[in-house]
Amino acid sequence: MITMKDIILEGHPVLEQVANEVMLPPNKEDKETLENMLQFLKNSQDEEIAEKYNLRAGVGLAAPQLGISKRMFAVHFEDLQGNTYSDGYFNPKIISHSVEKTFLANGEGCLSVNREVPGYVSRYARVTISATNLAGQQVKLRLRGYAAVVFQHELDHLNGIMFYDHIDKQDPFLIPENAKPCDLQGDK
Ligand code: K2U
Ligand code: NI
Repeated sequence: MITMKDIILEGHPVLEQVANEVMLPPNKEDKETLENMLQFLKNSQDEEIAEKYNLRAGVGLAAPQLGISKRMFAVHFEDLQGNTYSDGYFNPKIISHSVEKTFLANGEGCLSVNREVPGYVSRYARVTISATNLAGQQVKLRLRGYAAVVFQHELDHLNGIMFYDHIDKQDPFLIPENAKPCDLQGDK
């Protein structure tokens, strides 16, 4: 079972590396790791289990956050339209994206960052992502709003990028160019 002690923190070199492609079809070890990552997210959102094992709630987890430099992450959340995203993805890739940007009005956090880092994190408002899911299917996901933000946050981890790398150093609350807050757009 993955717990917080397994999650490495900012400054660890693996979080700053570009992770390696996963050989497909995934071997038993990679599949089990990704399944355990998805289970961690479910546990972290279950009040009793989270309390018992002192888990921080998470909606996404990327393998580099476990010190595993492989291109895979899991997500578990519901978006503002009530769509549920709960799966693991191997070798995810943004194949197209909007010009428009978005950002979470309350900023972002990270399970690998045990501090508040205030500020707007600029993201693409809409992204199309191709990946292989836990069932081994080649999938193409068209995402917008909160879902687009979560997937981009996790994809960044596969490229050694932390959410605060996107925050304007001079003015953290500068509205990113051509961007609208996600919480408003979530209903589109
Ligand atoms: O990758 C991670 O560290 C997991 C992040 C993902 C994330 C953070 C901010 C915005 C989008 C995705 C954790 O889920 S941060 C904790 C959290 C928990 C519930 C809702 C939002 C953020
Ligand atoms: Ni993170």
